[in-house]
Amino acid sequence: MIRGFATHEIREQFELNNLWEFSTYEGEHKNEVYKVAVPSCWESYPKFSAYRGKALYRNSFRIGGNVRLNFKGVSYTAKVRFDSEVVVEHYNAYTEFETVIKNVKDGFHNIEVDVDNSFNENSALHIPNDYQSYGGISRPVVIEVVPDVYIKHVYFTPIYEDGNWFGIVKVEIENLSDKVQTLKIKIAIDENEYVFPKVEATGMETIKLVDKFKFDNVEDYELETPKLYMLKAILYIGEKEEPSDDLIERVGFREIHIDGKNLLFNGKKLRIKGFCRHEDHPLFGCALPYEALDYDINLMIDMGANAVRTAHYPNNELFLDLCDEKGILVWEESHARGLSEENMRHKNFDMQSENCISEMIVNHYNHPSILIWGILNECASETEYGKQCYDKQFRQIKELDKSRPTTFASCKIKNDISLDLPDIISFNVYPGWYVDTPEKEFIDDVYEWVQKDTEGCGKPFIISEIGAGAIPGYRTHTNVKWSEERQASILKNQIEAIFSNDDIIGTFIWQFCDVRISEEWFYMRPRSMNNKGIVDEYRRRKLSYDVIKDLFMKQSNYK
Ligand code: ADA
Repeated sequence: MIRGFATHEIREQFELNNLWEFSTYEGEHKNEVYKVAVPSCWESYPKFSAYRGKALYRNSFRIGGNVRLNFKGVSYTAKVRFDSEVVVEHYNAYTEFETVIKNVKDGFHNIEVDVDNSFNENSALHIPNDYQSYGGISRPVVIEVVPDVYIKHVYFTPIYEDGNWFGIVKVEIENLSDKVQTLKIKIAIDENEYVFPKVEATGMETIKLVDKFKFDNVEDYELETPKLYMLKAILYIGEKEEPSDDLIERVGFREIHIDGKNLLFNGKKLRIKGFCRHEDHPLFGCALPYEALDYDINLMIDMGANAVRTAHYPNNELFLDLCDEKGILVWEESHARGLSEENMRHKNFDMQSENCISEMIVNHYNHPSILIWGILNECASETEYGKQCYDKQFRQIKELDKSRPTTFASCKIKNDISLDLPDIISFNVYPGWYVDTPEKEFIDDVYEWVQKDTEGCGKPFIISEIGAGAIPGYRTHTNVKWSEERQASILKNQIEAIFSNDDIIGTFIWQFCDVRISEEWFYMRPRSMNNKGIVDEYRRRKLSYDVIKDLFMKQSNYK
């Protein structure tokens, strides 16, 4: 399944989701050929459940014309060959990439993908960490046939002015041919139809059209009534009446603003009740099927949540589609967790981060559920060099999207020197778990420190992580650490402390479910899992489930 809706009515598109041939280049089962499902992670196959290394995926399909190959996610490096020729290479499990191969002769063609999930000297972001870097073609592979001139992207930014909804629509069109082409773009949302004036695209050029339009009779996108609209962009070439290409996006009419310490959603002061969530499942690795994604969101909704943080990387678009449909707000995060200054000085850090941010924003821009862009979780925001990296990345985000606020989750607390940079201050704190200071005392102290002594003073403030560990099923009246009872009582105190301060916008609980960690990580965790889930890895509820449900249900979506 590619998306939660059809993105084309004209362009030919299909998902290459049948069985692929799979073999590893190394290890005990080297060169043995298996059939595997795509998308999936190889860890889902018992012989490869702990394989870290290189593997080969092969397939063939019938196609002709200008062929667009679009990989929604390969974990975590990919080298793609089409009829034995390398056509695209990509780093990072969590963002999509594409290439167009022009004038392919009609017939059967071979596709091969070298996938590598080994930690090596070229990787700055995928490193041994408190989550697993899985292996495989983990998100859908989409094949399209595009005409010589085709619509590459459509970006929609809703704006509310004088009681009316407007939208800035930006369309990117690529001319693959070497001829000058005259073209026209029509855009439509329900009965609202507009046509951009005719333009000429010279050969091999990408052109951008931008305009602001008024949209009548549209409903607001609200958390309680998340009304979505199909935005259709249709391309006409020359004097032809028949359209030659299209791209359909799904959008919502809502605005996000900051007003002092408040975060406003359509003018109302938001109260965030959220979870941090890794894409992780013992049966599927990071390649959760649609049903499992839906199941996770439904559990969060059942607990009264209204937000999710995609810690610590951009998520599967299908998950974002579900968030759009269900009115769950998203803090979408670029890939990075716990990098030291030394890690940030890695030769590829800047390039890999920059690519991740632009691929995240370019491809996810239109999701009305995305509320905040986050970067660099718990990295070196306490050092001068680290601060420069934060600054650079925030500038990049603002160039790509000025309509959403930015933040980063800091654990440096009183040593942080980068609080002037984001729009929102966010802290990860674990009183009652990693520190013994009573929960309320700790949270009040951090909040007051930010307000008094820092450049974060007066900005919206979020507790981006709270939590405590519990081994699933470990129940004891002694209330000791790692018991479900202890986890529930710590979380109760943490959440009550946050909600007792009306100036704190809310929180994202660490974390939705227990997750596998990479064993190479230096830190020992029981079961080689991060056990702070409110449900375990199979989504079985721990004692804290009902405690959170009770506390979240008492809070409305707005302050
Ligand atoms: C951090 C980090 C998470 C996780 C958590 C924990 O705050 O952001 O990825 O490691 O701590 O469980 O300790």
